[in-house]
Amino acid sequence: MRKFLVYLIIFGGIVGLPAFSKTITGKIKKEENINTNRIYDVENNTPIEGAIVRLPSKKYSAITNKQGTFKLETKINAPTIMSVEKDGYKPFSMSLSENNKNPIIVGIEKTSPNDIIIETDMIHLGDNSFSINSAHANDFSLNAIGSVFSKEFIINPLKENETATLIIGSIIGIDTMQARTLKQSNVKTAYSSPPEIFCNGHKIAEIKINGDNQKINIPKSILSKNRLVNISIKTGKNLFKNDLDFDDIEFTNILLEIK
Ligand SMILES: [Ca+2]
Repeated sequence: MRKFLVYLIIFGGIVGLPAFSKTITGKIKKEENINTNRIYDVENNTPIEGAIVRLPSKKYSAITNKQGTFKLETKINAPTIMSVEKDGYKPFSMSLSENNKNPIIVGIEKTSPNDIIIETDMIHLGDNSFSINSAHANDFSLNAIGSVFSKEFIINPLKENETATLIIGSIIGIDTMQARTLKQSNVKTAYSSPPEIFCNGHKIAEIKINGDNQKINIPKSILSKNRLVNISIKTGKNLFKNDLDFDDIEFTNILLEIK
């Protein structure tokens, strides 16, 4: 199966793939639509009407019209998460930067019968206490639900040739050493341990940097015994403080893909 990111084309933007732009614009009217944000179906390259485009941190939403286009009539002053929802399609999200002045053209993919959508709300983990220099601090608007997110659901037993992949649509706010090296976090005096991902009590990954569509392979041995699956995400903590200070992070669109 194809991956979301392949279809994410931002002209001159985050994913600079000029070769793609021709294919995409070939189907739309020339001049007038070139500078327009647009959501389309990746399978047949047709516009999607009625998709909801949200900037949760700004409590802003817009709905695509017949041509699949939408306007973002709000200022983006700091990196923020944009999500796209439409019935029958996999939830999609991406981090927009404040410098993003180019049209946003996103292809979304129909859900397959085995996909399990674990969470589409924006979740804030931590303790609501963070430095203004921490990664994406300007973008936080929600209250923390605690330091751990946890969900349980039932899956069909995996067939021999099937694999399970956990996809984290977007995650921001991580203040690890690696995030600091990448200048995602500007905290000079400290850093945190990475958020940890657990499946049925087994740690399956640590997330060291902020970003979109992070994929985690779930070892089959963890899933084989039980149809009941628990996924937990535990945020990190400040490694330079004696008192407990959880790293405040936000994420959305957690999906389990079985194929
Ligand atoms: Ca904190």
